[in-house]
Amino acid sequence: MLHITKLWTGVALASMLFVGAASAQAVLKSSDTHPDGYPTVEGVKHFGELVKERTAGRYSVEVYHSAQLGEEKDTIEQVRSGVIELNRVSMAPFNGTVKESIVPALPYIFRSEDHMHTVMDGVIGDQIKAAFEPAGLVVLAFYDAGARSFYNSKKPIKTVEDLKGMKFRVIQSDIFVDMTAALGANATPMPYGEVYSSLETGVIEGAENNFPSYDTAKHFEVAKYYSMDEHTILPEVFVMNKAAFDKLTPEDQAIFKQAAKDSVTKQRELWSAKTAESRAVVEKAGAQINDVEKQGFIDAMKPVYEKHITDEVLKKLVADVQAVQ
Ligand code: GTR
Repeated sequence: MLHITKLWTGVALASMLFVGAASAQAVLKSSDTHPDGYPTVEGVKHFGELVKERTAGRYSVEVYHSAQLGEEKDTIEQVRSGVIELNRVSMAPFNGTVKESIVPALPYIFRSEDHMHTVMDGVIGDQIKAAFEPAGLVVLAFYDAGARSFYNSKKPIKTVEDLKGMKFRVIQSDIFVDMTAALGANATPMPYGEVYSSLETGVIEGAENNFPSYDTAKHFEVAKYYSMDEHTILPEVFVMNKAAFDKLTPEDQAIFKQAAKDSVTKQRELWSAKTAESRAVVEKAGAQINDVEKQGFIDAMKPVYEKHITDEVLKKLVADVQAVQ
């Protein structure tokens, strides 16, 4: 009898422990505007797999892709307030909130993708990451998003002159609004999800983005002239709610940071493959891609720098980025 009681006590104890362990499992929510399979979505999924493996299942990540949780501006509020723990967004929508995020969003600040990687992987990247903390966010990683260029439904853009008076949707940032104005065109900042129908109905004549976005959002169907002005090499940002990050043990924080770092390698590989694939897809579908006289675009950007790079912190940051070889 005693033996049986002992056995039952043991079973009860074991199941209590099991319930305890199960309830300690946390599924972290992450948002992304892109569809499943897009390199940023896959980057965060990879991060989630590594975290799950390295915390023995205590933490895992559920990616809500395809803007299921809303457009970027809204999901930034959600991750800042802790409604969701994670978010993968572009750098530009942070420009109004995190001053230092302006620098990597400046037109032609980076000479190449390699230059961008060296800057963002180094001490300047660390300085920009730290600047997100007062906004309640910990930057886990910067991901690739290639170069953004203008595309439109009317004609190939070859010189700055060709843009005069045209109407473009730009990503939601004053830098992009002022950049477009400096080129003599009109900018309408609007959420990503509204771009296709606005192009279709003619509310706008064009937009600006990289090849994978131009392809997967199907903008090439309604704006077939893609002109390679490559005005920004704008990184993506993968952030975590700071309070949620601070609640992790130091060991788990290290696991999250390392997993994020490892996911960057994966995302970059996926990114270059997807860029080539998307370019081929849009060309096959009839998109016309042309080169532009880039120097004219670069020269036109002076007023954007003059307007936005006014304080000493940003002036130094710009000079530091430019000095990186
Ligand atoms: C894409 C970026 C998205 C989103 C989009 C946009 O390149 O990956 O996060 O910011 O651009 O233009 O809104």
